[in-house]
Amino acid sequence: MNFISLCSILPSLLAFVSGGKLPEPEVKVEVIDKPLMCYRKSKYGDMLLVHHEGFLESNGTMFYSSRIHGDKNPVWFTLGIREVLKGWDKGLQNMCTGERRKLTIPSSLAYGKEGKGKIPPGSTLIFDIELLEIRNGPRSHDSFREMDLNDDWKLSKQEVKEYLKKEFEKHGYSPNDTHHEVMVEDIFKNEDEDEDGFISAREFTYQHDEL
Ligand SMILES: [Ca+2]
Ligand SMILES: [Ca+2]
Repeated sequence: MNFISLCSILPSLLAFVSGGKLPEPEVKVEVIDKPLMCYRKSKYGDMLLVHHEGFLESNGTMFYSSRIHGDKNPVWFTLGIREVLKGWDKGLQNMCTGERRKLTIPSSLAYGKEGKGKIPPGSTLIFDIELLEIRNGPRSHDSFREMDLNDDWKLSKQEVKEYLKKEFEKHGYSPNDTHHEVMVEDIFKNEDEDEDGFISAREFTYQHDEL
């Protein structure tokens, strides 16, 4: 569903106990190709469609290519909500449709000390990423406005329920009132931080996680 539950609070805790900011590991961003016209730039909460190739920095081995592996289709993800590697969330902002970037991502913003599958522990990764399309994500201002039926800048349970119903129907599911009510309760438990019974614009767009 379109609501993201609270993520780990560990990074902020760590920053707290170390008495300030931890040195932030950085992603190196190189623009390989940029279209002349740029109508819209990617921002947190947007949904991005990308083709990507991943390489190990150590020996240049390609470990994944969306053009060769899987169903060979580009992939959709939401920027800034940890759906993808932290290095992607950091390195794919302000990007134009049609732009291609090379990201060099330290292991701490990728698969870390453990590694994963073909990726050895502690690997710095290089990605070649082409952005094909940007859409409004579930956390976008436009999505909020669409859900806020009476324009009072907050979402009531009824409005969220209407939205769920619409989304389910759009995807070919028959509406199920009980199911929707349970989901709404769940969503409010996570999102209605001040427990006033409404999800405010701030509560809606606020990133619960440090990026
Ligand atoms: Ca409202
Ligand atoms: Ca609230």
